[in-house]
Amino acid sequence: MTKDDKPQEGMGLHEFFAKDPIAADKAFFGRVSYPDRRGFLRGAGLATMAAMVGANIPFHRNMPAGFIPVALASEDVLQGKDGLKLFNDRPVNAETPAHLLDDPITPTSRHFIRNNGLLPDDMDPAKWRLKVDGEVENELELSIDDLKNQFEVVTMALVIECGGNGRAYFDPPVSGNQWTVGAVGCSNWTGVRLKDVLTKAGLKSTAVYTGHEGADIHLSGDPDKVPISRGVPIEKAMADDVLIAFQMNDGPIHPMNGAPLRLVVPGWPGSCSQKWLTRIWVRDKVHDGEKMGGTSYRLPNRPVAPGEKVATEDFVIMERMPVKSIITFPENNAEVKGETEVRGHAWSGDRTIDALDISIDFGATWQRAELDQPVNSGAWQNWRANVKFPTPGYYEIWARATDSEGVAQPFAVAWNPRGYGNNVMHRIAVRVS
Ligand SMILES: Nc1nc2c(c(=O)[nH]1)N[C@H]1C(S)=C(S)[C@@H](COP(=O)(O)O)O[C@H]1N2
Ligand SMILES: [Mo]
Repeated sequence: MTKDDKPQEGMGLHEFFAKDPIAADKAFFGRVSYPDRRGFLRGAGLATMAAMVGANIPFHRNMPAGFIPVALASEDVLQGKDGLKLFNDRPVNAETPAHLLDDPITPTSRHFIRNNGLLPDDMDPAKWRLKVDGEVENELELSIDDLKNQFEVVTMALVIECGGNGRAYFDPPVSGNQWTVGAVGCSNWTGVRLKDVLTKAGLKSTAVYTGHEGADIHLSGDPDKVPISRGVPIEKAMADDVLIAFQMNDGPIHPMNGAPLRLVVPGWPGSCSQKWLTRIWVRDKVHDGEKMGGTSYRLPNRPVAPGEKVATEDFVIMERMPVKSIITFPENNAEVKGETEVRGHAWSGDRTIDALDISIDFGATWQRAELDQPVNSGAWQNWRANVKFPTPGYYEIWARATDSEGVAQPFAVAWNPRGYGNNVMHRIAVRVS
């Protein structure tokens, strides 16, 4: 290791990997060889890693390149994030506790992270290129500057919610990240409309679906495999609130949230919002990329019994996300005196929210909250209510949103094999003194 390619005093492993992942990999693991992306910790790299974890690493030879020991990951992997709950560090998955989602617009530090693979090695915006091809008259290859110069730049508050948000509440339990309520955020995204880019490319009459590709790396390190590649019907791709974004909350996109370029498809499963975006492939059929088929982001086309085995051909692609709300104040298990403001957000994919109701008596009676209009299409709606409790004691606060089609959140939701789309009412406990 030379002076430049080793972490400086006090520099976290992640900072080093984020600053220069190739140098970091080389420093720790020696030459990184594709396709197996395996290296060996040795010499100075091994000594540094051992110093960082505070002990020798007897099985260091088994550690794959780019591997971050969990001892360091739990503190360091969420750099630039504040208070997120880490489920996994390879790939990184972390949700935001409800009370940290209290801001009307989600700060970058509190936007959840859902990765299927590993971060790209190089996220340099100056070198980034987006290809648009397939069923178009003119193939495009655009730099981020081209996007800024050739199209109208817009900023919109947009909801990204993982299709599996709420999975932890299914019974019987389903495998996958056990998201509770915090795999959702509504940040300000700046970019250009996908619609404008597709219009410039000129859609052929054969265009029916998009296919999204990103630069992230499959967990195996195999460059022939992709972590995820999903798409949307052309009609959805042409909506005014679907953006190709290069800024998040007026700053750079966080590396974990898809820097330097990502799609944001509000109101649809988060998986449609490809991060580290490199290609929009316009398809003449429903896109068949990684995680479009089988049971991924698909729901049974009929009611199923909890725990039932469902044949693959009985699944359909999950499109808009259902009506939902979250209570962000007070925090669950708070102590309150007599009365309190209760507040949060509500959203429903491709729709707006008409009403938000609060109950403190297990759903017997409801009180209507004050509800803001969305700041733009694709944004969540903020709400608040002043709630008085009749006597001291234990209460639950329930929130129930009703959308513009008159559909309200249920108390219990039908089970499905992969645990998608759980929009049961959010409940929090308060103790009134
Ligand atoms: N390239 C790429 N894009 C991706 C993913 C991914 O793993 N790789 N995860 C998707 C999923 S499943 C979700 S829910 C959202 C999460 O966005 P966030 O991590 O910015 O919150 O990104 C989507 N875009
Ligand atoms: Mo997701």
